[in-house]
Amino acid sequence: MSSPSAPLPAVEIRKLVARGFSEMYGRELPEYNRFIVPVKASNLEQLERRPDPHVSREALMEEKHGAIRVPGAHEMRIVTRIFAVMGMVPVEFYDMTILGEKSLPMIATAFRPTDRSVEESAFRMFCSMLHIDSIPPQLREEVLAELEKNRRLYPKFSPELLTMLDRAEHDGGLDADDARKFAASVVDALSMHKDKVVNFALYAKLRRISDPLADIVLESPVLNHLTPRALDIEDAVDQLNAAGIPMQTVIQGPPIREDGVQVQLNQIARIAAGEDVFVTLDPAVLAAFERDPASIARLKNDAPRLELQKGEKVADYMARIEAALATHPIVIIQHKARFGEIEARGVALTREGEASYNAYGIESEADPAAKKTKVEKFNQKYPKTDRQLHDAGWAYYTYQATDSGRSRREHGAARRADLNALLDAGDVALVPQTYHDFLPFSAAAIFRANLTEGSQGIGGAGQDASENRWLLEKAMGKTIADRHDLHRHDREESLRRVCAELNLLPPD
Ligand code: OOG
Ligand code: NI
Repeated sequence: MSSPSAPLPAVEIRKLVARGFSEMYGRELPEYNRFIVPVKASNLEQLERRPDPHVSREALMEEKHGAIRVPGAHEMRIVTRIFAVMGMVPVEFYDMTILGEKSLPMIATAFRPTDRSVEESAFRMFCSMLHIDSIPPQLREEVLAELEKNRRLYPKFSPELLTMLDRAEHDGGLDADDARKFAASVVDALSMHKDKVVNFALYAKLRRISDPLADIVLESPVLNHLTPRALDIEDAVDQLNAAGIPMQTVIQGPPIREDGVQVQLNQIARIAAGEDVFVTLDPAVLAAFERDPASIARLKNDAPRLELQKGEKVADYMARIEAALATHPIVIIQHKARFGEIEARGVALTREGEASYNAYGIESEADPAAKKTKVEKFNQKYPKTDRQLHDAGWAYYTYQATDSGRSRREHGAARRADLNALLDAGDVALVPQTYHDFLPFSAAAIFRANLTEGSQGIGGAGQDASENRWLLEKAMGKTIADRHDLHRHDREESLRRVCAELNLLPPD
């Protein structure tokens, strides 16, 4: 029996926080609850059709990732510490500022477990930080001043949460009681506090450029989506469409193959429904709100609501709001940030496998006809089976001794393992290593799902990616792990295990 104050394993804290996120998100965004109904239905049907001993009905909807957008180094450092307590570290760097015309003013990483606890809870957090140099120079000072004001007046992280973080780091974990409190504080920190009145002068300038920019200055970090897994992502999309849920039109990531194993990651976003936000152009109203929020309750009550029309350009919407603000001190507008997404994860590619996939140029191809040709070529040529991908050295696998392998275990002096022969004989089986990371082009497309039409963007200025990686690492106080190192480590470890089990010397 462990004593009641023994530290809880990090994976248990991760589960608590992930569960808390689901509850909060469903509560704050009722459309999220509607969104997951068809996804669940699809998953249950798929599981019935193709039973999988590794997937339980209960765990089916649990494997999720979330995403947050962080305004600066101060917050980045705190979330890095929070995720460490949850057994998650930054893996891979995604520079969203170097994606040509798809660029966004963000640099990103994803926090995730890197040990075997991933099998118990694979919850990950895609985390992007504002890249201040990507926004027009004349706006930088104003943005930084607003972010400073937010930190002062509307701190996201409670003193209790920061104290618990210190304690967790000092004691090497949290006991069950503290872990529950910690989870509740983390969930509260990343929920949205909707009563704020926003300075529309700055908000409009930023939203014309890019919705995520306006979002960050409005309030951040906020959990901005949660992503359940879809066993068959095409079927889930069909069911979502049939239920009238507004989805993106294209599933991101490598082509979906009927006759080949799926590689890397596929994902698709639900379009944000839009949430009410109070805005004003009147400094006196802002000042009154900052002094005493209750003092402007009546103005908020009387505020007219201006919805974004279908297909309306951002400049027109911003102009309409500005006109309304000429006669009303406060107006309610629709802010597009929080949404939904589903994902399906395949086998992780090695550098070579990834390079040969990238050489097809599928994800960067904008022209539909050209894209179709490239997809066909990929479908014809790219290795289709686990064994082919393994033998080409294009995807990561671990090895498992089979019953037949164990029954043939030799005693006496160990021979050197011949991996190919063992696989041919069925004495060792390949277990695909899941792709646990993200894809920069796909991520940009997910971000872009919620750009209001006509956003200017930041252009593809093209920065120095290594400089940006360093910027993010400096903010976190941690280096970003390389997914290839992690996959190789798991492969080597499994090989050692299998060889020991079968009394063989590791292959050369
Ligand atoms: C993050 C978008 C990227 C993914 O799954 O690739 C992402 C965001 O919109 O903040 O979550
Ligand atoms: Ni996502």
